[in-house]
Amino acid sequence: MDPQKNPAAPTAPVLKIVILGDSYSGKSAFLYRFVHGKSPPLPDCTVGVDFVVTKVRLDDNDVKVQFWDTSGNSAFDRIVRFYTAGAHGFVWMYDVSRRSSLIDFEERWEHLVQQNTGVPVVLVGTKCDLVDRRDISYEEAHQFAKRLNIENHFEVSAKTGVNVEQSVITLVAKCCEHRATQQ
Ligand SMILES: Nc1nc2c(ncn2[C@@H]2O[C@H](COP(=O)(O)OP(=O)(O)OP(=O)(O)O)[C@@H](O)[C@H]2O)c(=O)[nH]1
Ligand SMILES: [Mg+2]
Repeated sequence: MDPQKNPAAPTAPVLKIVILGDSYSGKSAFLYRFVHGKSPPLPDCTVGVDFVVTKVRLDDNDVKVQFWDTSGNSAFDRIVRFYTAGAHGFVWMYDVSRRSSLIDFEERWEHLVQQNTGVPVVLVGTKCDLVDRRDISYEEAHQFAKRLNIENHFEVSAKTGVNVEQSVITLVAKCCEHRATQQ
């Protein structure tokens, strides 16, 4: 099948999705849950950038996706910024139990926020299983997303798995649509 006509076709080039967010916000656990269907055995700080290539089922096609799991430690911001080049989509991750992980995002990644190149973004608030420790409401984060023209916002948990797959599939579908308009 011609990938120009069907951007989700198996021969279409790999999608590059970059996951950004504060240190300890839960990026690696989210990706691990998506790829392996369970929580990671041991939490581990990401040093610089890791990546995973996996297939994402979209309708009747497998889309090959390269996920770049970045470090939230600001010491790596320059390296991480370098890896954002050419991304087809972004996961902007915050921790629902830590308000600053959302509030500080805009300033830290100002260059990406302001470029607003139309590259699809999904805002993902993770750790929603921590109901007693919630520090930011769904509604407030949703308003944040609206203000920055981010169409998709999910609350997820890498611990229970809720919404993890749905958020990734939504983003991958958007990336395929967007890539088709660029060809
Ligand atoms: N309760 C709960 N804890 C979580 C969840 N996701 C991650 N955690 C915990 O949060 C901590 C940080 O998770 P990581 O996935 O390593 O965070 P990260 O954003 O990749 O961190 P860096 O790589 O240092 O930037 C770990 O102790 C995880 O076990 C979740 O959905 N629920
Ligand atoms: Mg990590």
